[in-house]
Amino acid sequence: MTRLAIIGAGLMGEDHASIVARDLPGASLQVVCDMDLARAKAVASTYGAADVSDSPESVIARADVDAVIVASPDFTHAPLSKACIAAGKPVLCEKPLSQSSEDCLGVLKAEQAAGRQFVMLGFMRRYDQAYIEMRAALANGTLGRALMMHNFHRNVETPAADFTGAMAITNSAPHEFDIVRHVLGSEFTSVTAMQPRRSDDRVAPVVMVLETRDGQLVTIEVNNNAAYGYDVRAELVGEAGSVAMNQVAYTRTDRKLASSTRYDADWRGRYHEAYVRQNRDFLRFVETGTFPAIASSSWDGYAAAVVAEAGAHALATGQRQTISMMERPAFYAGVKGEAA
Ligand code: ISE
Repeated sequence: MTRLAIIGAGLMGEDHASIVARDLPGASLQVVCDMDLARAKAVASTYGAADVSDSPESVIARADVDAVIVASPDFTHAPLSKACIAAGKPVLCEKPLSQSSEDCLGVLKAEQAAGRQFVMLGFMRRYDQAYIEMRAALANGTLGRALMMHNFHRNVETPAADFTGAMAITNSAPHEFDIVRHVLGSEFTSVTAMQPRRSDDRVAPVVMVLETRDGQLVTIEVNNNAAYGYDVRAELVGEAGSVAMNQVAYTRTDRKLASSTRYDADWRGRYHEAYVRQNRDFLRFVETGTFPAIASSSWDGYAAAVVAEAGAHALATGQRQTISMMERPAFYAGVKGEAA
């Protein structure tokens, strides 16, 4: 049995605890850690964890913890990932690895010095069936050469009162930055970002246009105040055809001359299956030491941070920004295969 610790008992920490307890045969929930012990105890009690703690460092060091899931606030992700590397513990780190590309480089340096990968990053959309089929359609020639990818990422409302347009780029859009890189197999070279004007003081959508090294164009709309539902869409356009994501809903209701399907309230419902697949791949990584074929690594965390920094600068300046990133170290070349 692989004994897991979860650091962070908030929204995502509780969701991971639920997955470990209900959907992860072969894993046990050993410790739930949070600075707020009461919150840690509530999650531990609900999902049957053996212990609780308010000290991330001591949890990582525990002999009865084989691997760690980091779901604490963003600014703790890089330091805690480095602590796991130092302790020789594999870690599934929620996105982002860091909003600072410099901090991400610190994790890459520590991991390369340790001589093996320890960090799997929580860009779970790589495990979503729609994106898996899109990537397969490109790989098997159905679409011809990729030309464009259009992306919409809509939340019901901003997750925090202090959320800004820049955070739409640094907090929400990294999902698109990562999944588009993964589907196209290319890197971004430039970004332009703009916002429409709302009639109220809510954060307006951000619309970005990005170019890739292979001459493709990518559009990303992030609207954190869409109001109607959690709605993520994508369409991959090739020279011979396109693949678009259907709205994901298990049922349709027909009533009183109308037909309707429901939206999820947030990402946890829409991507539950992807989180389960991702976490099962993490468990296999812990058990075998083989990094999963489609998972995001520290390198992917660095790449997302570089694009996010350029995007936030593009929004602030109103100018198209060139995206410069270091070449991928051979250490992270890996063998990219199919889904789990
Ligand atoms: C949130 O942090 C997530 O990671 C969700 O997957 C994303 O849809 C949401 O926009 C982010 O705020």
